[in-house]
Amino acid sequence: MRYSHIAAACALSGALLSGQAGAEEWRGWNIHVPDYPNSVALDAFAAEVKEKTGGRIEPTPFHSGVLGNQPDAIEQVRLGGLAFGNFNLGPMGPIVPEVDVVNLPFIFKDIDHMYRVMNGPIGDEISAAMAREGLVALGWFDSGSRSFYNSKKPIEVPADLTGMKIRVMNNDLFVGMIEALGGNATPMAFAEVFQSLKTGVVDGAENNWASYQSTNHFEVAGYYSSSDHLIIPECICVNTGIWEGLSDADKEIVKAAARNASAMQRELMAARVKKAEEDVIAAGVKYNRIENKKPFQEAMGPVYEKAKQLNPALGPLIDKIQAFP
Ligand code: GTR
Repeated sequence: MRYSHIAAACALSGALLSGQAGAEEWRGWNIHVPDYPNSVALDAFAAEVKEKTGGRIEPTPFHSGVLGNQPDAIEQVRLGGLAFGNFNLGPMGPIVPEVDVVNLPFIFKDIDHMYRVMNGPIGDEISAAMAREGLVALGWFDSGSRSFYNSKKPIEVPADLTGMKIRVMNNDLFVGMIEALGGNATPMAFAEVFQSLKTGVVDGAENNWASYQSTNHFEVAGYYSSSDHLIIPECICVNTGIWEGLSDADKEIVKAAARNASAMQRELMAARVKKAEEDVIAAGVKYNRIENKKPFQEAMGPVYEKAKQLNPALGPLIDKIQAFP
């Protein structure tokens, strides 16, 4: 048998085995370990799309960041090398400038406020900007609120960060945020943070309780100080070309699956954040609640000014979010 015949026979038996001829495979990126709320919700999204399309579309989320780091994966979904991903909007700012409005420290009052904004007209505006850059947001995930943690001491006032090396996600806005507080920012991929904390390449980082635990950062950076400075939504995002190629009926199916997955993720995440907080404190983490956030908020003036200067579209968006009930 010639090679092409063998290949054709293999493809045919593969199709027969899966019961599907020509199923459309969607490879999806995910940074989190399999039992993380986002991963569980992505699996549910994939299962629902597969079931409701009778296997015509078969999404497969690849967990644990095995498909690479987040900024690269965002590019891959834009270009169609990957079909979808669960992205934090933090590292998306350099690609979609409007997105940076949600990356401004203390822009949201709390997680509920973030959801109200994202599920309303301002969220639609941000979604439209993302879609123009190749990323269709099908639903929003909760990423808790991000606070500082480090291996040295509790952070109570901004001056405690003076001279500290703090890892941030890839976005100049976050570099500016740390500098405005007196620290030194190091943008770095998520997967590198544990080792960098362990070896002292950085003194600290910032994230929600769930990621602080799932990455084991709490083992090497044992002071967690709740500044709650960032509440950043995440998306299930699909490549714009793939989305536009779907029939209206398939769009409905995919959208409904994303909506269900988002509701599931939000519920699982709220529970996971609570449990992670309890678990890491029981494991010996020294936690302090920053009661007075004012000095941190006031230090963000230049960060807002610079963001508006770089991207004038942010000014009206900031005003609208701050006025949004
Ligand atoms: C997590 C988030 C990830 C990633 C990570 C990070 O909370 O869910 O998408 O952005 O933080 O700090 O890189």
